[in-house]
Amino acid sequence: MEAENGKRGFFDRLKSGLAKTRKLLLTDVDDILLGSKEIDQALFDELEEALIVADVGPAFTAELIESLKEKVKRKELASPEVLKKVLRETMREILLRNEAPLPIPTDKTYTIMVVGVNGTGKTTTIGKLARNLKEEGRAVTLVAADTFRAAAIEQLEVWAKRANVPLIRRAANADPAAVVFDAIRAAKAGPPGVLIIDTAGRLHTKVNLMEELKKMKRIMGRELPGAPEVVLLVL
Ligand SMILES: Nc1nc2c(ncn2[C@@H]2O[C@H](COP(=O)(O)OP(=O)(O)OP(=O)(O)O)[C@@H](O)[C@H]2O)c(=O)[nH]1
Ligand SMILES: [Mg+2]
Repeated sequence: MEAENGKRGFFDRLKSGLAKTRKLLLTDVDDILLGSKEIDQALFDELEEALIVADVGPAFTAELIESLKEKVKRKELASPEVLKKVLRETMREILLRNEAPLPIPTDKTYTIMVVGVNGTGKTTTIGKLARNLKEEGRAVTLVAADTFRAAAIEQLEVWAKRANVPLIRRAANADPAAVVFDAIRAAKAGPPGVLIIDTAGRLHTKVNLMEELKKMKRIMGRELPGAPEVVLLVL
């Protein structure tokens, strides 16, 4: 939303940042690995530099390099070609190890608003999240605040059925803020639960759509102080 005050937009920076990471990871790491005959300190130095330049992050990079060196020591890695596969696996291992659950309190209603540009997997993520939370015994309600895209409500309804959770909806093209209002009102009337709000995909450059998001957020906060607790940006 920083685009509004004339700065380079958050989405723009994020998108170009991720594109850069992907491109650098794909090309530079490949070049380094394919260009090396053996695994030595020079190769690790080059790899470390490439990972940092690709914005992988210094702490994560250090952990990766350390872990790879361990594996070389244990002779699990014989040639630079297998290093790529192991690099990928090690990244995954470290990410899984650091995975932390969302601390969702049980004593109050918790709202998660899911936003992002078109087609990034918002609704799918909501479906999975709903199922996981439901399996953990949480009272989940899905909120169909994408009233804009054709069949978006029906798509969320399918996920709600799969997860066996209720869905709050209005007619297609209804004001999404009104759907959110209904959801908060229903949540306040019942026991604490988790509200997950699906929103229509939008580009940050569409001022009216960004205003619509702000309105939804404003209404949530007004009706339920602190809401939304989380705004999940799906990329
Ligand atoms: N490979 C892959 N495909 C995915 C993933 N998540 C969603 N998709 C697919 O991407 C497409 C769009 O997913 P949606 O969940 O509808 O995305 P959305 O952000 O809600 O889209 P809009 O509501 O139109 O903005 C669908 O075909 C999904 O099946 C994922 O994690 N991996
Ligand atoms: Mg969607």
